[in-house]
Amino acid sequence: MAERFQNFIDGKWVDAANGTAFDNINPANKTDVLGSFPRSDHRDVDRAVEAAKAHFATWRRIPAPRRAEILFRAGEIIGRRKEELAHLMTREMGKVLKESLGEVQEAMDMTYYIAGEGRRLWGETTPSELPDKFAMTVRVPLGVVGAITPWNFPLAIPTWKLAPALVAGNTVVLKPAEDAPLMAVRLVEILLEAGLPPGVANLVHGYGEEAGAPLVRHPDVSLISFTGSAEVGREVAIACAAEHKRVSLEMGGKNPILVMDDADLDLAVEGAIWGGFGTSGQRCTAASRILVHKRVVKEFADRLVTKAQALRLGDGLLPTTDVGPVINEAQLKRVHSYTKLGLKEGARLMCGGEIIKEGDCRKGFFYAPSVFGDVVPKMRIAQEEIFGPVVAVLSVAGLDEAIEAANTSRYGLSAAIYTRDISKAFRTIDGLGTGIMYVNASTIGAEVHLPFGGIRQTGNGHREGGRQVMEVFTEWKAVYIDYSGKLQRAQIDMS
Ligand code: UN1
Repeated sequence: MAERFQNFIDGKWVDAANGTAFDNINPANKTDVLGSFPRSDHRDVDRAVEAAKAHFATWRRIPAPRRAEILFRAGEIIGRRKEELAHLMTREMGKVLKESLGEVQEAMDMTYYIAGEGRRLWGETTPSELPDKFAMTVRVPLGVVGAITPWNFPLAIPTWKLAPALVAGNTVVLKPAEDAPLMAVRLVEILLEAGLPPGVANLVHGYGEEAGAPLVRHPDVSLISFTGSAEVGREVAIACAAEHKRVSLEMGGKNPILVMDDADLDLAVEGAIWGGFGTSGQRCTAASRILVHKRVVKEFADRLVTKAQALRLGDGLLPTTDVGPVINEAQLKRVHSYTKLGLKEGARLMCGGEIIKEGDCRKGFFYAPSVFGDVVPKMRIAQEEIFGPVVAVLSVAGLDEAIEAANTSRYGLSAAIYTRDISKAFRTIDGLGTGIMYVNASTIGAEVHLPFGGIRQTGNGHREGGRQVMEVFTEWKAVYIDYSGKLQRAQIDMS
């Protein structure tokens, strides 16, 4: 019998109002069930929002440095439990153990970094246009924050959202992805152990349409912070517009690596392997298009294929594994449909392109690391986010063509260039339409204290991480204090 997990609403662990549940399965081994989780609906969401709303009044009055102390303690607990959390994460969503350890580290880093905001949360003072009048700005919390998070970073992304929301004085309802709900349970438990008062963070499990949508629509939720696909993000934004609700969206990517003919090719190949096949290609920052100078494209593609073929597929808990499974059956089929599409479009499959069912891989959802050559920018495999271990190699005549091809994308999250020429590097930094840019490093691995996000259909102008994230989770209040003792009219009494 699988362990039964619950929602966390108003300080209590409870089942879904409708009593139903869904299973959480290890994608590397379908027989390994991590637990059953409540399949919540609007009734559970309503209760969670009501609790979050009720506790906002007291939570916002706790001084921010005190709120931050809870986060510092949570960071310590995350650090202490790093190994155990990482093991569970690998079982829950498949990424190889060293990446899970990295993600726990990222969650801890973000928690500490944002805890520091408790003693900053800076406003400004500025001169007034009138004498004996003081002007300043302060940040205030928004109220109830709805956080909707994906399965690919099931601990780090919830901390990206909860830490800044909480330090700013908001209360939260978290709806984690149904493919990785256990990490969210652990995070809430850690926050409670660290001293978070009951009702401040609420957790509602379930599916997007059943539990996510009511949260998005709820009139008492002031902000939705969403990470997921561009398609769902659009629905979220439309629903938020109906309520004049603030919405922060982090969506897809089709992240390019530009490889120039003067690049260190070994380094570039390593970067493409890490960016393309790390987390089985299931990062929004994954490198999925490699735009290579025609003079070195053959050499590059051959080396890339040799390395991709050498990657060992398997259970991420085994030290011998380089690449883990994809998240579920539907995703496995989706990835495979892109292979078929690529072939139909005339691209050349250089390796991979198949579902692997041999040996231990038969128990899970494994896809062979795949490389397509002879790809051109207009092909759908060069345009659409596959979210799997599939890399497309395109040949370009030079830097200008590479920049133009890279920018031919509906997304604009991350990009990289490999070159030894400083001018080419700077021209690319300037010319590429992305929110994140790497030089001589791959497209993945953003650090928590820099802003994370992208342009075009990747986002809607907000950033996570960095000090910039505080803009999402706070409102500005402009404050005027007139100590002249008389009526002074702005714009009129120009003495
Ligand atoms: C994501 O894939 O949604 O930059 C987040 C990176 C990680 C975060 C990725 N730090 O690859």
